[in-house]
Amino acid sequence: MSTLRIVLGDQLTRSLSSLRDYEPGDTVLMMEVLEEASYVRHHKQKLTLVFSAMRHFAEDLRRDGMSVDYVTLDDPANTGSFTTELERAAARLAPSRIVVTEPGEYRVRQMMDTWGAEIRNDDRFFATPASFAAWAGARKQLRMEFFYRDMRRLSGLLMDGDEPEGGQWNFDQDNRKALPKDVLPPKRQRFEPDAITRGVMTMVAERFGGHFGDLEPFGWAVTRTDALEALSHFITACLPNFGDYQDAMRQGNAFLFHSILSPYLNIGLLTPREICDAAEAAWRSGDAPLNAVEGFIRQILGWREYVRGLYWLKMPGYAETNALAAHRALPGFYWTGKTEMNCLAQSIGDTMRHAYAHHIQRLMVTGNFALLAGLDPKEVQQWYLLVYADAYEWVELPNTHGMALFADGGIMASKPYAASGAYINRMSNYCAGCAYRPDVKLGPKACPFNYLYWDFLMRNEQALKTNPRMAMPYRTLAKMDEAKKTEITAEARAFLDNL
Ligand code: FAD
Ligand code: DLZ
Ligand code: SF4
Repeated sequence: MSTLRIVLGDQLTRSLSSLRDYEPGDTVLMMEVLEEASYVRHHKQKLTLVFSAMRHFAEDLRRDGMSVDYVTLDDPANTGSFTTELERAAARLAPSRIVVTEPGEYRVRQMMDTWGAEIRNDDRFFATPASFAAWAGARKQLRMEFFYRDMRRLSGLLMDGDEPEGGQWNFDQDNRKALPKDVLPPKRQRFEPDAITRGVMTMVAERFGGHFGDLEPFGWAVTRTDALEALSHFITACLPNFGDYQDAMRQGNAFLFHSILSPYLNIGLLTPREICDAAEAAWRSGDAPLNAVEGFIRQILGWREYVRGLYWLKMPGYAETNALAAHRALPGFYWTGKTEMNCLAQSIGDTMRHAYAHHIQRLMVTGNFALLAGLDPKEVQQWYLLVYADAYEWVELPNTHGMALFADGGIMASKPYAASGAYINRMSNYCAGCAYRPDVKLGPKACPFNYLYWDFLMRNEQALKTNPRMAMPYRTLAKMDEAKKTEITAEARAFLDNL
């Protein structure tokens, strides 16, 4: 009996469930297909990362004696989709069965269900869609914090028996510092492209030159060996400061103390378990403080698992949510970074240069603007899905519809993450280089986030006023005189109509 084992571009893990019981005579099928490369116009670095990592992974499997049937994108016989390529491979190889690991995206799951394959769980995650659904059960609210505590107990990470290490589950109150001028984040590693990567870069430049973002310089790791080196560099050089400056932003430094590991994690070059274990070990050996290590582990064990659970629980309806009835088109500057609002110009510029921006840039700059301006969730979601090297719908969609836009009506976040210019000014040095001033509320010099914030609250009063966590801003709004409200509305209108 010969088995055809499929490995998708975000399944590049040797312990993958579909590879586990490989036997001589079996074949591993890997397919570069146009449909995946173009269902959104992915950043050129994301395309290069995925194709190069796939090609390197295939080499590794072959080196270990496995038989790999690899279809390249420029193969003239390539039919362009997973389903038709699988049909072609099945005709070629006549396997007696097909084995595959469940995919990350609903869209691909629908295709996969037609393949007549044995679909195995993706056990690289701590939770399964089924265990998350069981946790969600009849709960009225699906708050991440409670899910995270269960995951701590289940995984044993940062536990002292049944109690959390340090006596607290969450050290977030220590993790909101602005970055002092004299704290210099370390220089980050770049991995020089080898011949395989350079070949992919040429293909991407030729075939996808019109896609978003800069192709060069390309410095992502495309092998497990290099991804492990990136992990080790993060643990020693960045993790000790990760907690303190997790929410900080600085012009000219996209990475600060963040791990930049999500692209590797999401395609399988690293596993969540090994990253969390490495972080915990750094705390146990006294090399990183608990607030940093707990904060970091919470992102992976808590948020990452939680958004995946939510995605599978709520799809396909989740992609259609638009609780605040937001319908404004995405402004052109999201594609060019050309705007006088310096925080947006910098965050979008980082995104174009690196296919990366850190969480607070995504949430509190580009996301906050999209929320306050009432941008259409579908357009915003497409943008986030294509601009980042780590973007896959299962993780991107809940973060966009749920966390950034409140489009899901509060399933994920207990209140909208809406903020005025004061927040961005406190957490960054962007405002010093801006045409606007964060302390000015109205008039030509006013930071647009200021009047957009109040206009957002007024526009969405019906939907948000009864939310207890919004009580304070609505009390302030109630005290505002009518003339000022009218002025705010007029300036917000003029600004938005001009976008
Ligand atoms: P670090 O700050 O070093 O965090 C460590 C790890 O924790 C990350 O690598 C990631 O795996 C995980 N993590 C942190 N926050 C989250 C979160 N909110 N949800 C899920 N995992 C998290 N993350 C993606 O992996 N892919 C996406 O497409 C994506 N889209 C996002 C869109 C929006 C609007 C927002 C607000 C957030 C999005 N995130 C996404 C979450 C988060 O911003 C990124 O995971 C993080 O910026 C990746 O950089 P890092 O590896 O340096 O993260
Ligand atoms: C992102 C991506 C791209 C650009 N191309 C491919 C591809 O050609 N072949 C492949 O197997 N996977 C690719 N991927 C990753 C898939 O889009 C990903 O596996 C699905 O979205 C399921 O999560
Ligand atoms: Fe952004 Fe406003 Fe600061 Fe300018 S003043 S950088 S628009 S927050």
